[in-house]
Amino acid sequence: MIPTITAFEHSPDRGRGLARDTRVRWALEEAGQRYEVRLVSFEALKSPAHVALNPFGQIPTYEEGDLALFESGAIVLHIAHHNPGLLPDDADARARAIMWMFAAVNTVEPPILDLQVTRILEHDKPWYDQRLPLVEERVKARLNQLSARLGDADWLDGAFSAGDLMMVSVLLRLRGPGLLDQYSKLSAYVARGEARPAYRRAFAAQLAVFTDADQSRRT
Ligand code: GTB
Repeated sequence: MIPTITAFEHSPDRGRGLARDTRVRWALEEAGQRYEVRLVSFEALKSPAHVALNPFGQIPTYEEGDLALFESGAIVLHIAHHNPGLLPDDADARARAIMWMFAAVNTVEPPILDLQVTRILEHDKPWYDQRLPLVEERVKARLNQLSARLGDADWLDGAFSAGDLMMVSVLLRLRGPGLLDQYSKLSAYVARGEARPAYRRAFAAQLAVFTDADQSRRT
């Protein structure tokens, strides 16, 4: 059965791949699994029909027959469990790959999200100049730790896994001039993720939503 995922009809990042449907698309592409996409407007996200799928009124969601999932990490794990290529066969290595998935969303992503929220939503607050360096330091602490663990390896634990897929997706939120550039090992790690054909297909698919919408606005 071909699963259906949801994505923004008009992503605020204008197709830069930062919304969390990209990591789900990437996992599906790694798995060689065809999928369909239902584009959702911001208003429709809060509709009863969408809230029945995701109580928090967000994308991405994943539907496959009677199964409906939300949370990008849970969706990627489901895809990884049911397709070859994203989790190692060895039980211990598999557990460690899942550990890295949790580390990505639970330990590395929160300070990065906090930094983005600070920069975007709090820049006009009187305490912004004092808060920003504190938040940046928290991100740097995590990047230092992650960089030290990665060392000169290509991936976090042996072969590429869903753990790397989630970690690269999280680090991509720092893309652009700034913090990530200061970490050569992590920059190279992210670049390796982005160079994967499956990532490129996922990125192109989400960009096409933006460019198609942009073209239809012009015509
Ligand atoms: N923990 C959930 C998951 O991992 O699935 C979080 C899902 C989530 O945050 N979804 C966001 C959403 O639906 C889109 S991805 N927001 C609408 C709402 O809450 O009403 C977050 C996101 C959005 C936009 C950008 N951007 O433009 O750069 C980046 C990331």
